Amino acid sequence: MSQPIFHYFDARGRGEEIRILLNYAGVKYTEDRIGPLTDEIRSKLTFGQLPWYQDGSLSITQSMAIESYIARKYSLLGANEEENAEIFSYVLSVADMLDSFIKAFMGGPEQKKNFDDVVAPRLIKAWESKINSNGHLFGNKISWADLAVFNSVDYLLWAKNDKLFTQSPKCLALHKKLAESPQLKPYLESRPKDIKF
Ligand SMILES: N[C@@H](CCC(=O)N[C@@H](CS)C(=O)NCC(=O)O)C(=O)O
Repeated sequence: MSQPIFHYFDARGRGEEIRILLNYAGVKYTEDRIGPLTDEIRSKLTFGQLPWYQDGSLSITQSMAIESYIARKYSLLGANEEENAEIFSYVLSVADMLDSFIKAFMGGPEQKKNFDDVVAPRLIKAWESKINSNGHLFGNKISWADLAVFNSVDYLLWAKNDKLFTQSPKCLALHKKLAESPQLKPYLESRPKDIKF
């Protein structure tokens, strides 16, 4: 059977969290880093946008739907449905962080100030207080929520926002632990270094 294919721009954006889940889960997949979104490609996308994931008979877009599918399929969820609901809320908080970051990046000083002084500190504080004595957000295993938070911390550090984490040692420790994990280290070392977004 052929392996899954993940299609996204040659960027981190809304695609990198999916790559992180796939790599952490040890999924052998084909990486399709797309240049311009041509009409031909767009016509294959349910809502005309990337990311896009194909796995056997499944062809799906919408980043959260793709992640939810991968998290279920490769056991990155919690101990019960209540925990799964909470895990999803943390994953969505990471999506809020990216949305606010993009607004700040594209917008003026007001959006940047809102990101730096309001949104980012609020979300990072919530993540920091949720990380338990095992170093995870939920129980004693890495879940979708840990990987989403990892990717957000990784993205913000990469975008030179280190100062946001001066009072968040647990977020930094989670990032370090996963960055050095045998599941993610090879991918992180081999992914393209010169992408802009
Ligand atoms: N809600 C969608 C948003 C998808 C989206 O905004 N995709 C962007 C890239 S991150 C895109 O395809 N932009 C190109 C275009 O719209 O032409 C998701 O989470 O997947």
